[in-house]
Amino acid sequence: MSGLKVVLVVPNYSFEDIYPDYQVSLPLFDSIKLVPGATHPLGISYIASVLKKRGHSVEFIDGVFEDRKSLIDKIQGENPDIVGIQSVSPLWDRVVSLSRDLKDIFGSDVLVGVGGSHVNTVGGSCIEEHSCIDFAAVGDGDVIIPDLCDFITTEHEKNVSEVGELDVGGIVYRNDEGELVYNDPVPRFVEDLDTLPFPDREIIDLDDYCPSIGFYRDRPSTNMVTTRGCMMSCNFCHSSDLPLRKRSIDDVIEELREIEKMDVKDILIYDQDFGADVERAKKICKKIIEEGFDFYIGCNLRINSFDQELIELMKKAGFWRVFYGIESGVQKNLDRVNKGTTLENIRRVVEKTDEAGIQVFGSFILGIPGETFEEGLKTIEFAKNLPLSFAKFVPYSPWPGNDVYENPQKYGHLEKGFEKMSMNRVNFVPHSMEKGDVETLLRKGFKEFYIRPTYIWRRIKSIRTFEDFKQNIRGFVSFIRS
Ligand code: B12
Ligand code: SF4
Repeated sequence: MSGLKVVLVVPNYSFEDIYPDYQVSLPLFDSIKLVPGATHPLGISYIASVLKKRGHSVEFIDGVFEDRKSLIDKIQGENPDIVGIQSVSPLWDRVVSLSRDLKDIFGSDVLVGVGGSHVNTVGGSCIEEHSCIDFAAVGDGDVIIPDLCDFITTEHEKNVSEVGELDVGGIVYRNDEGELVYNDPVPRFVEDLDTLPFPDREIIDLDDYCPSIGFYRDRPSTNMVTTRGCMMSCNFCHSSDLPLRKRSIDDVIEELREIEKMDVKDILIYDQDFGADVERAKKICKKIIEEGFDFYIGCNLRINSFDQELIELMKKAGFWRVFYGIESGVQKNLDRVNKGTTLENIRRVVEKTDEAGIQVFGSFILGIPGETFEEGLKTIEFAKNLPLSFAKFVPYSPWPGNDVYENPQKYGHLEKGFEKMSMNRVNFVPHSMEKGDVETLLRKGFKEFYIRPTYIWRRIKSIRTFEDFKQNIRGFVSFIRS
């Protein structure tokens, strides 16, 4: 028996909804994104790959290139059995309204489900008030959605409208009485990542995507993961306290061989911490060197995972940029977010990384509970005094379940609402600051960091590729507009 037809979608959105105007695009050249830019959705590529392997067919539509009408027309044109919508918190209202539109069109002929970061952060209860959403997949969609499709194919002969119980682990759905049913285990994760096929990069055109400034060196660029999860407990982070799972080195190298065949020039490794297991990371680098791959590679590394031998091997293996979540230039505030780092160690690690010839991207949070305006200024000074190639300053943004979100009155003023949780727009002001202070600090941070003769010279010296040159122009124009 042939399988189901699944359409996976990112809801329609534009960077204007998420980022400040001057960072977005040139009015007459909307396709030129100034600071932000999209990379292709890896989670969806994984789900597509497993579904195809199990005999189901898949289409993917990325809402970053669509408006609501064209998105719905395309979904309708695919005649799906299931529509799976990816959700991030700031776009949750959009996910709900898209589901409502789809239910109005398809009724019970199509199952509409959600998955992704928002569902994983908030839990399956997020669909409770939204009868237009048939199910939530909580955890790794690449194990849950294929099992759901197999279940419907074998138990219900593909008849989606007759499915009552969705008896599949990781699925939360509404029964006939309207109550939510949580199928064990919730959340459900893939334990052995090597059991997964490589993400399906055929559902996307790599040429359509161009990452944000500082996240790529050349194009075409793709992204991959060698691990999933993060056992750390930084208390501002949506991705904390998730079981760490590692792919075998052979599996990682095999995927790199496949990527090489696609003429990809640049890879972004989206592991939360490429050095989560330092010895394993070294082995991956040695293997990359041995294989002679010629990629520009960027990754995230935790400050505490720094290792001199690792950084030297990374340089040899083609790593050009490391992203460190530095967060603050004030020890008290580092402790407040449970970062487990010290200012001395941060300075040492950033300097050693720069000395090894790898560019450093530092990320800083402003508006941490208890932080004063003066402390925010100290963080900006700290950033300026480190040998960083890129820096970004983001507002502290608490999320559901976190004590600051649940009891904001203890910490400051919080504007609730998922659409406010974009990490680029301010929705929380600590008691220790005045209204408007966080915005002032964010602007100041970007301006003072990037508009400095020493910094501009650093950027000019680092230009190697035509894409480098274009990124610098993008960045420069965004400043003129700000
Ligand atoms: C790459 C990335 C992007 C890319 C691509 C996004 C995309 N469409 O996939 C770009 C640059 C476009 C992007 C943009 C944004 N992002 Co982003 N992004 C990431 C990042 C760094 C990696 C995601 C990834 O590839 N992981 C690896 C894959 C294998 O895991 P996964 O994506 O979680 O997918 C698994 C499950 O989540 C689930 N799943 C995923 N999609 C779907 C879809 C369905 C239908 C189902 C059933 C299941 C499912 O199954 C997958 C396989 O197991 C994460 C941080 C992180 N490390 O997770 C942030 C992250 C997802 N982004 C986030 C945010 C907020 C945004 C933006 C709003 C910008 C911003 N920072 O304000 C926009 C929104 C754009 C959008 N519509 O998604 C937040 C989401 C927080 C939350 N609670 O929702 C994260 C977690 C960062 C963070 N720590 O805050 N992002
Ligand atoms: S180390 Fe990074 S991914 Fe892990 S909890 Fe901290 S900020 Fe989040």
